[in-house]
Amino acid sequence: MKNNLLAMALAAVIQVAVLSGNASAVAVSFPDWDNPAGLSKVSVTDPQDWGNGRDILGARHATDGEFHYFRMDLAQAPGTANYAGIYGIYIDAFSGGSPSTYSYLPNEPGIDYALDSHYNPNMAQNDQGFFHHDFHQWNNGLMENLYTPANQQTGATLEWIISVEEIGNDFFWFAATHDFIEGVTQLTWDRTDFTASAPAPVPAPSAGLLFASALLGLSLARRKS
Ligand SMILES: [Ca+2]
Ligand SMILES: [Ca+2]
Repeated sequence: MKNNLLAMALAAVIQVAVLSGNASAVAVSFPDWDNPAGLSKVSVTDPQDWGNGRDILGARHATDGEFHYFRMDLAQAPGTANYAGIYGIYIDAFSGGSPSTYSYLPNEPGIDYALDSHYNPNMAQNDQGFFHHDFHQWNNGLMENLYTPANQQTGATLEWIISVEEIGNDFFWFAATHDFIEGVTQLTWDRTDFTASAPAPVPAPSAGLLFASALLGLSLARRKS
């Protein structure tokens, strides 16, 4: 019974997404998380340890000033036995936002944006079981689907990219594994700490700039002599 309701809720989500979503691809690659040169990095740890496909081990955020990159690491790749319907990054960027009772989102007031990926082992034949990806914005009582963010879901590692233009640089965020039945219940399996975004890194001067300033210094030195 519960599974049927969940499937219906998920089907409704897909319908809404198809009706209101504008698919757009973001042609940008994911960072090398082990060597994030030029990227700031925030790691978020998670105290709960379930050891399954609903269990978040940690989440990370990085930005290069143009895009925000988010990553969620799970204890296991979601499977038929242990999975969440929604794997998401939830962002509070300004005053207002969703109430804590809005069942589509985890219980945290003021969420303005959500980057989420929907999982269902019975529906998905590809993309590792993730059949739909959304970038949502809270807008006067509704979580509107804006478009499909760039995403990458491989085994127990989930990643999303969104442009700085969309969500700004100053926000709080957390990652969660979540399920919902609209208007009935709200269920968050696991979530990380609520964490402030780190400021974008100041780009190091390029070799060309260094060369130009060296030339300028040389020419000033010659004038003085
Ligand atoms: Ca966990
Ligand atoms: Ca807010």
